[in-house]
Amino acid sequence: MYHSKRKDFEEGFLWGASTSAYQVEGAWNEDGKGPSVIDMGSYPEGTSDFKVASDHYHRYKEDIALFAEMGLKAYRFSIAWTRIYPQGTGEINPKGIAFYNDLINELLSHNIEPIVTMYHFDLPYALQEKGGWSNRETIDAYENYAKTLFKYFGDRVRYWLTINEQNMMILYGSAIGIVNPNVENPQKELYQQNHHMLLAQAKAINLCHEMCPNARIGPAPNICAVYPASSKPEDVLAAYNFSSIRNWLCLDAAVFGRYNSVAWSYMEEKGYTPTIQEGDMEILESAKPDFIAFNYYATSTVAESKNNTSDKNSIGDQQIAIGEPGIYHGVSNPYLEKTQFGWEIDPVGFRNTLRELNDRYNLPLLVTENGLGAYDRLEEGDVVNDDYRIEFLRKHIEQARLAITDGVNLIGYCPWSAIDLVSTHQGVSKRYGFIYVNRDEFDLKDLRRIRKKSFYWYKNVIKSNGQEL
Ligand code: BGP
Repeated sequence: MYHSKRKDFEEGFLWGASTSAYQVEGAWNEDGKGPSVIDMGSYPEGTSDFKVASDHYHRYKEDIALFAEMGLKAYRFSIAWTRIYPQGTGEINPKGIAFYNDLINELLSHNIEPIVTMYHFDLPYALQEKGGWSNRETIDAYENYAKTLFKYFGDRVRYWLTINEQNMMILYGSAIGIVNPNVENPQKELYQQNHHMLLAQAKAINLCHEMCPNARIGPAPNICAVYPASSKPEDVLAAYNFSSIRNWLCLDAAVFGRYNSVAWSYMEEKGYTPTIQEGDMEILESAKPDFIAFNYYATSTVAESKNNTSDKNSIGDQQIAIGEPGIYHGVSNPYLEKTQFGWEIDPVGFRNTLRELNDRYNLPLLVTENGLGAYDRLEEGDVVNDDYRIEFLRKHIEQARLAITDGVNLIGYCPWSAIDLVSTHQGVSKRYGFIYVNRDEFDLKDLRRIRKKSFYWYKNVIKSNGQEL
């Protein structure tokens, strides 16, 4: 739709940026931190581990000073469960509490709103050894952990995110390391885990409302519009299939407390339906999120799955849909360019996604990730000319503004990432930050911080409240 006049970003719009604990902090075994599934995982050859990452644990003051200089109104980061409870449950680690207390206070002293992800892929390894999310006891462990976070930080944190990209953990479980390769039917196992995470999330939402009446809490999945490859009705049906499984399975449960019917029939067909205990659905129904946070990188385009054998089940990359026999077949979209890492670039798809979420759930929306992974080059004189990142973000912010004009209630935009960090499975060389961190895959160099061109650009975007792009 063409708009002759665009609405402005509202006053108080949460211009922010994001990171996650295991990708930025380092200090993987310091000050009492226990190991997580990420620490115990393996990494693709040629890519760094997460032991030092960007060394934010030791440099958070310097980093927050830079965020403040950039003018960030909000900073979305995650708390490492294993710093608070090294074994997932049991004794609290006071040094973990102290670290996040300091971090939150430092942000507040710069007037930066903390937006806290409670769990971002890094499940305590001690819980994983007891079955991880397949074990219902992990629900209790998460609830207890949530209670601790609300107790210690709830007086200052107003925005909470329950679980990062639960839907991607289920679709690509092997990439995140939560699926036990020895189980007979890993896919079924994952949908059982999904059910348990939904319960854990619902309990955390209720607890937050009880303990922190002034705070707001929501889920944080990865959501994207799914396009049919053509106007052929079977392609459209395939797009519905994939969207129901990828997007609406987790969000219908989080918002409405019910299973999406298409996703449920898919699980029935495949033999993946979870065991639901008495009272579970009541718990899901009782929890009402205050907003939906979501990560957006690219749209997906799918065609009809022509037969039941040739479409491989996709693994390994959260943004490239490959397909599933009898359900959908991922194709590349001829209208879109790709990043250096093969992810399609679709700013208009961002507007489509925002509209679809708004129509479906009628809740405030908060973008918690969006950005461009690229091989940046540090030039003479400590300069990084990342014009391609500026272009990517500019186009997405333009579309966000159009979506607001369409009537979407968008409350904030936190691109990935505030500072360079280690990619989930593609190392340090896939950079996203506004701030360059001087290290490479295996040589830590001096880890010094360097403002990229996009740093200055984003600073001005924030200063002009999105008027100057
Ligand atoms: C999301 C994750 C982030 C981050 C981002 C970029 O799925 O929530 O943790 O990693 O994707 O992905 P990647 O690092 O694979 O490029």
